Amino acid sequence: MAHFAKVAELSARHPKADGASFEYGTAGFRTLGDTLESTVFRVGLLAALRSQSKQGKTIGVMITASHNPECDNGVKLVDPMGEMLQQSWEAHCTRIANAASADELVAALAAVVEAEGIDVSVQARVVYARDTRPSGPLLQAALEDGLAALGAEATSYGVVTTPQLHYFVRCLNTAGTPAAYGEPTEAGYRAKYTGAFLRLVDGRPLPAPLHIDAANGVGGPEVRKLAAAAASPYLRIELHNDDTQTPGRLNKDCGADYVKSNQRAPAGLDLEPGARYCSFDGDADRIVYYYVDEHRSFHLLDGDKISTLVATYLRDLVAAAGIEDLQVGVVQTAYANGSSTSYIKDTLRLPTVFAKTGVKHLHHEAEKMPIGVYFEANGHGTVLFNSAAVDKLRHAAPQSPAQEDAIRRLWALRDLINESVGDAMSDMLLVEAILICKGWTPAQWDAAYTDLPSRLLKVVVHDRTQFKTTNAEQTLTAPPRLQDAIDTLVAKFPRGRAFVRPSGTEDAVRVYAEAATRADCDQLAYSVAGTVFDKAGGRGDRPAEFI
Ligand code: 16G
Ligand code: MG
Repeated sequence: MAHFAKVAELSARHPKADGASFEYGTAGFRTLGDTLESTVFRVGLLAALRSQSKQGKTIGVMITASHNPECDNGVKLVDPMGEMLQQSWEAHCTRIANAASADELVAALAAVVEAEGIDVSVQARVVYARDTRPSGPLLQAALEDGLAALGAEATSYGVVTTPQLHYFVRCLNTAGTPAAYGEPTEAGYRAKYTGAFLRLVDGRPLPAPLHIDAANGVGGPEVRKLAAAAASPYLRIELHNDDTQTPGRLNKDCGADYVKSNQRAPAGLDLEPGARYCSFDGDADRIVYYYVDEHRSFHLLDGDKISTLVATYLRDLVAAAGIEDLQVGVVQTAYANGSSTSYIKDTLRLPTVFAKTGVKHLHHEAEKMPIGVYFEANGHGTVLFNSAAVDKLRHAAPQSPAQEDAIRRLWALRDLINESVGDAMSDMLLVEAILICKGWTPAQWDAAYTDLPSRLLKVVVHDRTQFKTTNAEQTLTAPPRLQDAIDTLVAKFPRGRAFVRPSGTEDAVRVYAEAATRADCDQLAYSVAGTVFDKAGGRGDRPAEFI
């Protein structure tokens, strides 16, 4: 095809290593940064085709490996409304990344054009950005070659957070429509979110400063600019782990993933009772909060705690606004602490559903709800208002000043939320606004329910693809009889729950367990992990027994 005339020539500059194989998984392509050049070049080609398949709508490409070690990198595509790439295209991505030669690559591209009925005369439009990783500039150059090979109109946003890029894509594609989302610039992003934040907190007592661990990633400089744009005593921040220059520091012993996985403070922060802390991950699409009590015990306020805080606030505002039939719902994954699920169902009395791990799955479930709050326990999430909900807000007829105020706040909340994707900075402003409005300390927020002790383990097996799950990943259907063995173990522990799923990002199987006490929980986790190891081809060391 003439359209692909330049592909072979430019592809030769970014050859694929023999035998290397790539898969577009939960978070796009992700692996060692110095093995990704051919893949990122090809993602440029894919982004151009994806844009053409959407009649020239702007597609985003983000080069990041999030919370992974600094030597890793990754790349993912962003669809026109700022959401994750439509799942049916993931197979195209994988096939194109794995084409062994230039000829195979061109044939694979032609096959996508054919399968999707793409009109290649459409002008492709792509915007892209990267995080602070050292391998980023070289990968960006490869991407630019891929975009040039198909004549895409390409715009770089430089180094920004992943959610900022999602926001820009949505703004660009909705400009001039009733769904216009905002200015597609960094300044526009900051103005939108800080403006909504200040509208919500205006007149309330001032909070203490917020301590932020920026994982030594792109969130550091960006949140500094956000606070400068707000220029308000309502957003006083103390920034920690904001070194994006020294090699090796990104995500090293810090960031949201470290804090959530280890249930402890990041390096570089000495926690003081009474203060409020949060951690971003390396590309600032996750956030967790934490604090220490007067005995200096550490308390984590994870995605479940954020989700319940936000859902409660929204539910109460909808009631205060006097709007009928505007249901707030919550989407969680199997990793949600059992206490949070009981709290949502029994105390808040809100509908809740489980989705599979990965933002795209939660996002799609939340879209089915009028107001859908979705968070993974790891701090990844946001809130979606569907069009019926927005209509209800628009047509609400307040009967009192209190109702009018509640409606005004609901609008401000909607503006404060990055609906395209979970966003550490927007989520941070959301939590801050709610805490300020309620006059709450982190301990008061935490008091809603007490987490069950939980434990996450990893088992390396010969073949993780033999693990198949159902029921939002809570039940194994293969290998045969393994689930029965797990059920027998779980039944021995009060409030016990455990599940096993293959990781979407690592060559391993994950085991999650929770139970009424720390000792029970650990015993359950290690016995399930041991059973998986024994019955399903464990490799290396058997998970150590709990001592
Ligand atoms: C990716 C997902 C994250 C999920 C994690 C699970 C996105 C943008 N990111 O990082 O949501 O929690 O994978 O990893 O969807 P795992 O499959 O290795 O447990
Ligand atoms: Mg991330």
